[in-house]
Amino acid sequence: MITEQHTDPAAGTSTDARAGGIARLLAALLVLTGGLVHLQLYFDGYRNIPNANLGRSFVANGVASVLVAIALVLRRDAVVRLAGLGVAVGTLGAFALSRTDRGIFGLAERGLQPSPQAAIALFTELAAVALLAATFVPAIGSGRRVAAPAAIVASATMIAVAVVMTALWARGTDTPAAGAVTEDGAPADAAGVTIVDFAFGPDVLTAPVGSTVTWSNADGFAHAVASADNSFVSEPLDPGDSFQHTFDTAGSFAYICAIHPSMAGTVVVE
Ligand SMILES: [Cu+2]
Repeated sequence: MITEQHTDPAAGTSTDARAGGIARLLAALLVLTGGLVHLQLYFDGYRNIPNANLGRSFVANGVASVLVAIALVLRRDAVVRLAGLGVAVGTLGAFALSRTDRGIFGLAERGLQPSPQAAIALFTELAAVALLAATFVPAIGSGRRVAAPAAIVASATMIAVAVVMTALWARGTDTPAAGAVTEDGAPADAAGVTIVDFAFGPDVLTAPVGSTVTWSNADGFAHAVASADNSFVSEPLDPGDSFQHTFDTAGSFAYICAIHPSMAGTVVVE
């Protein structure tokens, strides 16, 4: 399948083949890392983001990245390198969109949040694009074909790493988060909203006029409280941070998370 011992004129000189092969192997590792970051974020909490398309897109990125990384190790075909470029460029495009005000799939992150995952993904995808683009430069070339035993070991290793890490992440997030959460819609004793698993709890909080409501971020990711009418807007709340607002007038106040706009809640002031 991939072992061809005879001379291939398209492979160029052995030096060219080596440079192209190293570029392809590094690109494979970078794409794999970027995909693992997306899988980790998914299992570590992004699967709870109310817009299900966000979670699906992270899983799709992880799976596509693992497959493309394996293909890059095994094959030097232009179509495989273009697929690698496609995954990396697509990831960078989604990254850029997620940093706009509108966001993507209910996610509007800021800068290099979450840290360090955003920085890792940004670096790996940018470097992968550069390396894969370089393999199209004739002087560098597409690299040598990989011998079957090395290819089998490399792909088995990548699959094993992805499966083991996914299993660890999936197991590690089963513990329920701390924080008393009131039944939805029931009056809370203390005027408090706990943010956990990408949700405001309770999502509808009833409080008397004049009460101060505290939002506590008990999640592993930053969130921000932003009311629909702009009457209260928090700074981004890192894990452990809280935000307070005093409600002096009766009414129903809808709010969202400014970072994950599909997270929504309401304070009913009576
Ligand atoms: Cu949020």
